[in-house]
Amino acid sequence: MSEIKTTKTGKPKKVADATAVSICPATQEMIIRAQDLGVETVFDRAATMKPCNIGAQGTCCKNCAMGPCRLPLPKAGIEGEDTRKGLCGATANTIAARNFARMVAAGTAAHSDHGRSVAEVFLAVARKETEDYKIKDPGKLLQIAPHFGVDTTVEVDGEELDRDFDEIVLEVAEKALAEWGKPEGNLAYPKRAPAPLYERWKKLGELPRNIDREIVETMHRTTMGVDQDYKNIVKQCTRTALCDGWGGAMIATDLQDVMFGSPSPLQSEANMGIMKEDHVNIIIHGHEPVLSEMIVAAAQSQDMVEYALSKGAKGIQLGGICCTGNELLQRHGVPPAGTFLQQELAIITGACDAMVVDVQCVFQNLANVAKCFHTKLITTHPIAKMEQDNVVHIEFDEHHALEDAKRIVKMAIDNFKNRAAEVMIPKHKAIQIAGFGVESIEYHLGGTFRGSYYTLNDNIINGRIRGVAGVVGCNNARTKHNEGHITIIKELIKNDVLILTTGCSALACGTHGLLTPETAQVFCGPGLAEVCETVGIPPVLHLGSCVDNSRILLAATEMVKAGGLGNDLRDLPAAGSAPEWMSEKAIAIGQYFVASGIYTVFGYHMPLDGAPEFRDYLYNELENIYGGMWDCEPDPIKHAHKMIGHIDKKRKELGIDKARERVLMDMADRQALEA
Ligand code: BF8
Repeated sequence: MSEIKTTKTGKPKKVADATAVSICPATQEMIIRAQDLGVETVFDRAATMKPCNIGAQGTCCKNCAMGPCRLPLPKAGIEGEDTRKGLCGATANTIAARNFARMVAAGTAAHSDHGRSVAEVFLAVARKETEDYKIKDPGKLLQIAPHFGVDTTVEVDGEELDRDFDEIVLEVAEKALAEWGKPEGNLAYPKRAPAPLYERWKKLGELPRNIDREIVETMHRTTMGVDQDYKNIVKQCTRTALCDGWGGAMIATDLQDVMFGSPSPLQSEANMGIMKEDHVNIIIHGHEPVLSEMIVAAAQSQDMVEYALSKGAKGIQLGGICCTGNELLQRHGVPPAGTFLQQELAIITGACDAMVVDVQCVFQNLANVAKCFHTKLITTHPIAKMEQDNVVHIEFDEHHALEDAKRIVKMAIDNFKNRAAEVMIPKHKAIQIAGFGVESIEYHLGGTFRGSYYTLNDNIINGRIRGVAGVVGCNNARTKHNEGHITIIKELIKNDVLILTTGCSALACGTHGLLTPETAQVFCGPGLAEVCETVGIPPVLHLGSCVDNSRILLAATEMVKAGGLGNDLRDLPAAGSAPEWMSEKAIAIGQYFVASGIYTVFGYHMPLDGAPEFRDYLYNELENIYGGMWDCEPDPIKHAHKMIGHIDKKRKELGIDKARERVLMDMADRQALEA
């Protein structure tokens, strides 16, 4: 069973200090258990392996076989002209910009390929080729149809009548799928942005043509000997990233809502304590809800529940990891078992009877950990297989989706009796309210008859709410698990900033109890607390998975539409943050936030330090172009205050800074808050 090796000198290999690498007690317990059992996890590997210091600076070029050419920044910095060059003459700026652009392309590809899979299933539904998926939210379908140029009414004899619904579904499906490869025109969804923002992209020549084309062009332009102007490369980064946030990711969110239902707030729980010793535990991990929706249906079916009982279990407990966790949580209340960094640990409980994975953020080491326990590790996607022989591949096909899902659930039930190691499920779990969306925020803030973002705007204008922040993104084993997310968010809500959260940041908030209305009274400044109490919402709103960052863009667009806060996203007192980013997807998200006018701060260092001129372009000059720019601040309190500083700057520009001064906390308020 031993995975933790000794060093060449025979000394035990260094392992992680559990309390130093995570603020989550369940995580700490499972790291210690893994070490006791001799099972290595990401935390132990991070304790022994340092990142490559030149790659971390962004200036290693491996785009041709004359390299890799490595251009680290000298310790003393650059005096005078920067003469560093690769063999072809590529400068540090060009190399760092190309590497950055390739991350944007990869991140956009990941979100958009997910979107394409969803669009393909949707087309199968439209063509009535599958019985297993239905349209659960026809209203949303009618709402998005016009954005694809699909009419919802038809004129007959001068009279406007509702168009046949099936016809609309088919046309939306075909038009949506065409967004990946249409030969002419521009992507449809960027038109949903406020008009000045859309016009800016148009004027800059950055409107995307189609999703695949922009990703391909970025890969072309960053090969050896093509684009050698870092500013021109950044323009293409924007065009590509817009294919993510205002393209593939937004289409994924919309079509998932149409097929699986738009989320509305519901109560659930979070963290590994949701697993149950006497139940069959199935952990679903990855990103595409197309399969996991069917696993939920299979696990709730009478025949599967009876089968589990017949095998001595008291039932079937589902739990999510990563963004699949968020998808299942927001639509079904399935509790997440953890974030990205807890995926190995769910198996280490000894109670995980099956872990089902699809695509993205899945550790290859899961197979090594599963080997040490009875866990069946099941891959389901043709593009994401594992080489290890203990992994089962059950390929999932939307044409017989429920059948595939039942096969998987049955395999987990059959495995229940095989638990070998002592089961040790951490007791820790928290209550959470999750599943907010653009529509439900409107409803909660405005009610059925006067649903509008104006109530939110009004409270921003009168100063009770200082501004809005999107806090999103990953965990990173190079930073203390969840500490960045939680510290930054607590500091923001203490200063009356309302939070919209997605991805692993949202999972961290659930784990640490920030997704309940009661949080407002404990951690918020008086203005935000008052609004949350009046309306009955948490100060931190769970908006779903990483593709659902598109919900943040649309919520911000609704704020602009509601009036009083300028006429462009760049005018809003708003900021973005990814405290513990690690994925290329986060870079794509950051670039579309910035290009949409949002000041965006990352908490773990960006691979830019080897090219200070390019870094300064991203961190400063982009604001003159887009109104948003990148920044990086690892200290969580300073990170939060940079965001607050930007929000205050926008309040001043809007002329609403005086309102906030009037609701400033007095000493008694502050003492109460500190207490
Ligand atoms: O897409 S937040 S670690 S799980 S990449 Fe991955 Fe990052 Fe988590 Fe979801 Ni998003």
